[in-house]
Amino acid sequence: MSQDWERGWLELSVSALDVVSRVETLEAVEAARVEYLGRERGRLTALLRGLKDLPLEQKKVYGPQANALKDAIEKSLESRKRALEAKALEAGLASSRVDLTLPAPPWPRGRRHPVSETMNEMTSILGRLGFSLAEGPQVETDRNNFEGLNVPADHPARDLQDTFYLKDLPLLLRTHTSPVQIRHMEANKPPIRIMAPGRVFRHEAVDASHSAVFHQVEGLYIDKNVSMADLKGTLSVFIRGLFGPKAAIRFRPSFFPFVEPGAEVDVRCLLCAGEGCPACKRSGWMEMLGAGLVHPNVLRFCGIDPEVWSGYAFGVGVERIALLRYGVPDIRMLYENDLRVLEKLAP
Ligand code: 2NL
Repeated sequence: MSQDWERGWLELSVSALDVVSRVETLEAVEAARVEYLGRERGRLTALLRGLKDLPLEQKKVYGPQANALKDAIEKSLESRKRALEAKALEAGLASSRVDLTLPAPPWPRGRRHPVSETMNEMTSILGRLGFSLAEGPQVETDRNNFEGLNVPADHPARDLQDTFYLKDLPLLLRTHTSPVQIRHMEANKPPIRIMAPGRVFRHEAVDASHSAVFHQVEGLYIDKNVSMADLKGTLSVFIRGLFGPKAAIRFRPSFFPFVEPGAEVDVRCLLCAGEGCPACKRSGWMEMLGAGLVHPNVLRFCGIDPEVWSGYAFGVGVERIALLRYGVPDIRMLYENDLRVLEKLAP
């Protein structure tokens, strides 16, 4: 019996520490611990358990040696474990470490939408001409959107076909920003010089030049002795501000219920400079906006005496101007928000 024990001891005492000091993984550390020190089947555990059956002389010699080997194995396992854990941590850090020598990733820069840019440009020019900003709700009453503007009850614009009415409420989506100006005239005394930019709505089929939701900038000036000459001077400066110093305008007689006289304002063709081309239908001119002297009925409705005061008003579609300025052929390209399109648009 004691010879078996001695053979086992000899084998273990020469190999155990060597094996433990060479393990390369945390799993192998645990496996070595079980092999030598496992409570049930550990090889050194078994030898220690067998000590009690040895003759006293041998017990005295081997007892301390076997216990010393146990301590040494435990220490060695612990130090291997710590070394391997440190190595794993180092590897993890190395793989996730930020490389400060890399160039910074691109930082895509946004910009204002072309319709906003155009509208801002328009209000900026009008601001320099002395117009102050007026704003109002997009949901309006028939009174402010139509009645106050001298639009008769049977006018086609009031038709369900042309205007969005709210369900079960006597309200509508404004079809122009004029109601903002009606509100302003009712609440303020002349002289008045305001601009009303904003979103408007028309119940109509969408095509290359029409959208059911679009934007408008209107201008209104009320004072004593305001004339068509004042209107034409202001609009010339406005249009040159938008399209450059060579832009020329002309007035064509036209009709809007809220003005008298009314005019349609054309700009000399921006593409052919008046020579005649497909863009201007060979006429040399492009339709740009509507304008006129505020109808006496409108002034009276707002509590302004048309015998004392007169005024002009104009309305211009923002998208129409944006299409021309950016050379975009279809209004829908402005609203699909395809960045491949929008990024290419330069004023
Ligand atoms: C167009 C026509 C126009 C007006 C808008 C206006 C406003 C008030 C009184 C009188 Cl409060 N007129 N605005 C006048 C004439 C034409 O717009 O086709 N715009 C795109």
